[in-house]
Amino acid sequence: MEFDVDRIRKDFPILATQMNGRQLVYLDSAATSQKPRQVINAVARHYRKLNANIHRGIYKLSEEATAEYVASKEAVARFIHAKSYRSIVYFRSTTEAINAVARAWGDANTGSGDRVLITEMEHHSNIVPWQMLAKRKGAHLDYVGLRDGSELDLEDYKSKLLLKPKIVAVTHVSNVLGTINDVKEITRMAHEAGASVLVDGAQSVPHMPVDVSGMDADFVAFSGHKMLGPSGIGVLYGKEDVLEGMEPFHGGGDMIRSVDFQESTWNELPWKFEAGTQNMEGAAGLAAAVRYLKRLGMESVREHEKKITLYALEALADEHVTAFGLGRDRIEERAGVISFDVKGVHAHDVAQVFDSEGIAIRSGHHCAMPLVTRVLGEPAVPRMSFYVYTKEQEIDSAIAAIRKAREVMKLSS
Ligand code: C6P
Repeated sequence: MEFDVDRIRKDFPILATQMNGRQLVYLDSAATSQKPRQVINAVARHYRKLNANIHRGIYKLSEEATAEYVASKEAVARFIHAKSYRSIVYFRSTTEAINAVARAWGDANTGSGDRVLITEMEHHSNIVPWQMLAKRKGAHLDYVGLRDGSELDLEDYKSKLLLKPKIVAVTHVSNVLGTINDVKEITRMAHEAGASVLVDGAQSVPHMPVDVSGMDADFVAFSGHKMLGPSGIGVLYGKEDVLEGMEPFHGGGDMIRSVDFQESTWNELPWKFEAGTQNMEGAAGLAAAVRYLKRLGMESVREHEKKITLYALEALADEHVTAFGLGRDRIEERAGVISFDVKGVHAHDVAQVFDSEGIAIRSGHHCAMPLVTRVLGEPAVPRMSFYVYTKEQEIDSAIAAIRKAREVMKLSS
């Protein structure tokens, strides 16, 4: 099936709107994706037809709401090739999912003097929870360095594994560089060294086929809002035996089997990790998002983004604009995220000119301050990011905006 971007765009109402009097050009999908009407309708349908608390009512509507919620988990499990929905825990976001692992798994499995290994290309969500764990437990936090500010240094990784970390936490795709890490190999090496593995899939699961069973990581975290779904729902995939062996992260209603005045026992998977009333409409929307992406085919989504990314990298090179990350010859290892530097123009000025042209991009440290400020040596960088609805003409508009930014700066200096 041909990847028909114009037809896809018709499903996204917001893309027909304007920003600053211009047709919106949305190049900030790494921050959050736009939503197709199929997802918007699924959320509305939940409220119109299926709104009741799950697992609680002995009445038909509650049973139907529960069935919809479980079906959502089954759809997510199939989407990422998990063996069962028992491995799929819903949290608010990638951030909350990683915090849950750092707390519930980390507290039980790390002690004073133990090591936790992460990398210099992590998002704050995959740094701060481990720093907090290290503080609580008196553990050491080690970082795998980068080669040429673009990719993980696997020799450094090997040497850090000799320190016998308890867990390796690594991003699948960098939200700044777009580098795709070989998480299957990283996981294999970690397991060989006796470490557990958490993969941050926030920027991979929405954009490429991801097979968590083949990858073999113990945990994979990702967010609904970056994959066409609603915000406020995120996924923690965990191997069943690993989740079985963990204590819950939150305590409250529904996550228990029984409660007495002093003691409680836990519900079965995955409910043991879901305390209190859940984001039921979010689950309905996420299922619709997964259906939408499956219909497009994740191979095709990846191919489309590769094409757009290559087009953008070539256009930037023609303009003598520096793009961070791996070069065009390494496109197989690059996702649809480009941070760049327009020499002589501050990142925020670039973003402001883009904004005046109706083009939404992000500028800053992208919640990856150690990478941007320490590794790239920049206070801030502008970033374009792409998705299923991104067109080549939108890249052309971005290039025109870069020319305008240079012009404006020349005039004001
Ligand atoms: N990155 C960006 O503009 P949440 O906010 O929990 O849904 O996702 C956090 C997160 C974790 N890991 C990676 C690799 C990410 O890119 C993000 C979110 C957005 O780059 C917002 S800061």
